Amino acid sequence: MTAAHIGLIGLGVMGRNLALNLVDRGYTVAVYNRTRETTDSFLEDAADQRGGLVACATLDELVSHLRPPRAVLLMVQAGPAVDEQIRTLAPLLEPEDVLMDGGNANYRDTKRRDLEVREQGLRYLGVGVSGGEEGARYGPSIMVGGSEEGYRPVATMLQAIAAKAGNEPCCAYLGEDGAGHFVKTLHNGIEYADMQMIAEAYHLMRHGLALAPAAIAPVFRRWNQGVLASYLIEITADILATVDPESGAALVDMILDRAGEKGTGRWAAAEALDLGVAAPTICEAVAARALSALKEERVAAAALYDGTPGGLPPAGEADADATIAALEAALLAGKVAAYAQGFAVLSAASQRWDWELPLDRIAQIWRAGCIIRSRFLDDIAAAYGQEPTLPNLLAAPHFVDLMRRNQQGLRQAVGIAVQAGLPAPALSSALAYFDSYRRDRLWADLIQAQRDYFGAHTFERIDRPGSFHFPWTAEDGG
Ligand code: NBP
Repeated sequence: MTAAHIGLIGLGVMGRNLALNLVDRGYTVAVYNRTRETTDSFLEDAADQRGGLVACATLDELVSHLRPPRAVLLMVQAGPAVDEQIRTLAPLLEPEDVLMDGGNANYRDTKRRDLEVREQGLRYLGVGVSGGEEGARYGPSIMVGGSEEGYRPVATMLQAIAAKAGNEPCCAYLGEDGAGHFVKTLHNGIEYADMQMIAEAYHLMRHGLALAPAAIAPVFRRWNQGVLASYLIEITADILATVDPESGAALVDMILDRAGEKGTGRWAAAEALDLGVAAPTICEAVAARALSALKEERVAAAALYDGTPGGLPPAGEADADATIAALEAALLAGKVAAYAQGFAVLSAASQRWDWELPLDRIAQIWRAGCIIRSRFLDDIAAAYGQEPTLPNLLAAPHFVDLMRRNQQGLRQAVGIAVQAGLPAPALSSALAYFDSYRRDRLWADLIQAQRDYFGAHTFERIDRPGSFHFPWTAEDGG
């Protein structure tokens, strides 16, 4: 019987590509899929990699090809399918075998499953995998949480298939139970914010400056040579340069302006709210997709508000260049604010769950393989490397300098958007976050007074410690 290094269950988009990636790295993979025809067609397509694959018709057969401690990776749809697979598979495994869930699980489910699986003597890993189909095939970013003993026997294999930033594998053990899936969720939340801010900058150029997509593509190409260099800026330039073969128009102009979502951005926003951590740009990016989905309502409302600004007056070339320069600075400053929020959420979750998340390592393993990969992450890794207990990225000397130099561009871009009546919710919220974070006195004095007025919630004073209630009304004795 052929011995396999790992068992992989679920040959959908991600599973099949991860299996081929493993075979490319010299591993033999026992594969199983609920629908047998999918396994057959996968083997037919696998061609060169076929020798490294062992097709299994049942889970018993899959387990029989593995040697203790067995390693099994689930790549099935997130949710009940994972519980179902665990229920069937766990009795077939032995103590110290390692069961991994590589799907986009909610970390709360992973915490629960970790406990259940551990009670059966097995070791559980919640593995966040980022990079989509291409990443799975040639090197994703891999965020591992769960049993540290369970990680040891599979570490070399996961590092081998991970993307490499330089020579360093973008794969790390991040903490107990749900840590890996939580970090993946926040990765996606940051991704939402990053994409939304890029889309807003594009929208201002397209509908404010009335530039054609083909004229905006070179702007993104140029930005991709500088500090904004990233996968998302790079693909945006490609998208804007693409012509629709059917109509001959820019393809982006032919695409319906209604964005979908699968839930991980929403989870990130909900976790931030649950932890009481401000992550407004992530929340705005989620809300922006929800608003975009209201296409019919928006079309009707456009008629209701006919005459409200919806663009800029025609700009001279110099003005257009100045706006584009402001937008570059705005994207950079906005990005700092959005990542500051995402890392603040990670830091708070780490404390709540005692994960001791290595924030510098997280930035490092996002440098390649995943959707938000960029040079910028080197600076975040350096900031947390130098000061692991940094209260916020906005307090790191490198980012203080960066924000000092770019905040004016963010103000200009948001100001232009407001005047033009063009929505820029993520950029606006990034600016509001920055301004709130850097103000030594906020409006919360009045909020405290209001709470005390209507609910006797008391307030603190600036001149002495303690809690105070003021009799604001006659009924209250005032
Ligand atoms: P696909 O939709 O391509 O494949 C889903 C797989 O789950 C198929 O193998 C399917 O088997 C299996 N499955 C389902 Br559905 N219900 C099952 C059940 N009750 N029992 C056993 N198997 C079941 O998904 P995918 O895109 O490969 O995603 C897999 C996981 O990876 C998901 O959690 C996803 O969120 C995550 N992820 C996806 C991406 C991406 O870019 N696609 C990126 C990162 C993470 P069948 O053939 O019998 O229906």
